[in-house]
Parts: sequence; C-alpha cells; structure tokens
Amino acid sequence: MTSIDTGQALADLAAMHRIRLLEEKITELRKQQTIQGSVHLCVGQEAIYVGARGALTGEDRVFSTYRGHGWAMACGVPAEGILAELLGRETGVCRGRGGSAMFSAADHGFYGENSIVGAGAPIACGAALSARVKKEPRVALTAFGDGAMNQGAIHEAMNFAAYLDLPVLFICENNTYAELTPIADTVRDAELHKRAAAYGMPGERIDGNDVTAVRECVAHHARRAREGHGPALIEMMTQRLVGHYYGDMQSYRPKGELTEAKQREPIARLRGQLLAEGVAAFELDAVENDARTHIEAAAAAALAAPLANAETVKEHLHA
Ligand SMILES: Cc1ncc(C[n+]2csc(CCOP(=O)(O)OP(=O)(O)O)c2C)c(N)n1
Ligand SMILES: [Mg+2]
Repeated sequence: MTSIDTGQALADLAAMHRIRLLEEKITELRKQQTIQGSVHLCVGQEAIYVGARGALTGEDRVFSTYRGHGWAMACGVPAEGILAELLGRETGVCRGRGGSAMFSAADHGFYGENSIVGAGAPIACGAALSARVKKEPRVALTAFGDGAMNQGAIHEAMNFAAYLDLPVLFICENNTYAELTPIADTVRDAELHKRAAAYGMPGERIDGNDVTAVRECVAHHARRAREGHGPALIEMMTQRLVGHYYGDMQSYRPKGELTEAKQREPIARLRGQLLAEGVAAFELDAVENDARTHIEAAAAAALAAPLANAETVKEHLHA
C-alpha cells in the first residue's frame, strides 16, 4: 500500500464520496423513474477518476465511456449540471440531449462519454495529434474497460499513438467483467497490460482502488507523454460494486464475490488508511456528510429546473 499525505487524502476522500453519492442519488431517481433510460454506474471505481484526474492539468482532455459520471465529476463538471442532464433539464450540461451515457463538458476538459465500446480511443489520438500540431503541452486520456481491450479500435489507436509518440494515456479500467461476462472467459492471457509491448509502449498493471498509486502512476506517464516520449497503457484493477447497468440482477457473480470486493473498495480503504494515520472518525464522517449535503443541494436544484424544450431539440447538436 502506498504511503499517504493526509491533506491530499482527505481531499481525495471528499471527491470519491461526492462521486459515490452522486451515483446513489442517480440510482434513487432512476428507481422512481424520474430519470429514464439506460444508466451505467461507476460505484467502486472512484479512485481511478480522482487519482488520474488529479495527476493532470486543466488543459488535458479526458475521453470516457458510458460509465462516465465519475470522470465528469473528477474533471470538475458540477454535480447539478450532471444530474440536470440525466433528468433531461434545460440546465443539463448538454441541455438534456446527452443523458447518462452521451454527455460532454468540453469547458471542463471532459470531452465526453461514448456508448460505442472502444470508440473514445481514436478520438483521443486526434486530440493528442492536435496538441502536437499546435505545440500545446496537453495530454489526452482515454478510459475504457477490460472488454474494450478486444475491440479493433483500441488496437488501431494504440498502434497509431505509439508509432507517432502521441501524448495519449490509455487507461483500462479492469473491473473484470464485460457486461455479464468475466474477462477471463474471453482471453487467453488476462494480464491486459502486456499487450502494450506489442505496440512498443510501456504497459503497467496497478491497483485501481488505491487512489495514491493511481495518481503517482498517471503523473509519471503524463510527464513522459508531455515530454514527447509517447503513450502508455495502464491497466487499473478494480471492481464495480453494482450491476453493469441499472436493473442488472448480477446473477452471474459467484457467491461471495461482492462481499470480498467490498473489503478492497477505495473509499473504505482510504478511510481505513486515514484512521491508521490518526485522523479522527468524526472528521471523516464530516467529509462524507459535506459530500452528501453537496449532492442533495445539486439534486434539488436540478429537479427544480425546467425540462428541455422539445421545440429546440435540433439546437445544440454537433455531428
Ligand atoms: C462496439 C460495441 N460493441 C458492443 C457494445 C455492447 N456493449 C456495451 S457495454 C459492453 C461491455 C464493455 O465492457 P468493458 O469494456 O469491460 O466496460 P465496462 O462496462 O465493464 O466498464 C458491451 C459489449 C457496444 N456498446 N459497442
Ligand atoms: Mg469491464
């Protein structure tokens, strides 16, 4: 386990709580059908977003998947704008046009979710190439799942970025499932980071539930990429503590898997580390309570906003 700086760890804990509580609020609103349609939650994977984004600058660009609420929050997209988006409100970050799985907020460096598995990676290469041409010291981070590692687009993007030494960080959020199928049932070698070698770039597997390890690893590879040494593939091991989508019964999970995963989940783990460092339990409770107040206020404001106007549906769209 990595050693921690208490101030940074408290900030990380707060950021992870806000993401977790956002997802819990979305679950509640989806259950009531106040939010409608497909929803993919990132509960359990929060350390990846907070640690990785914490290692980047405001100029860097993030490309996520449909499981993207946590990345958006980590990029600084306001919870109110995200909730309003999922609620189809005029005040949503994409005025209700993107919904849970397809929103973006470029003004926060969040270049968007993408529901096509693997499709964010070639787009991130484009962003990195543009940084190169404009001589801007930005990196493009593309996040995708373990299942996406078997998509052609990911391999094309890795080859392209490696050949041109583009500043791309390929972040594989390995939650060990692609929808309802364990990754181990679909590949000969489940150590996905090894594939980086085939493209001539560094590949690493790290504990994606350790926010400090994530930050340090991403900081290292972002520095390399910014200095012109090219991309890297970082496989971050994690678990989602919920279904693939809202409503997934998870009957495919072996008995006891979730209970065991909860022992390693990032929030409880960082809380345990802070307690061991001598931070009082009431201080940690206060961090969680502040996050709860923040999300409750965001939800109230989002719910009070007007629904997107159907007459303007063709506005604010880019193709
Ligand atoms: C090109 C494409 N193929 C198939 C799908 C259907 N699909 C949606 S999510 C998913 C599983 C992806 O798993 P993984 O990459 O591990 O990401 P996770 O959902 O675990 O975050 C699949 C196959 C899709 N959306 N796009
Ligand atoms: Mg997966």
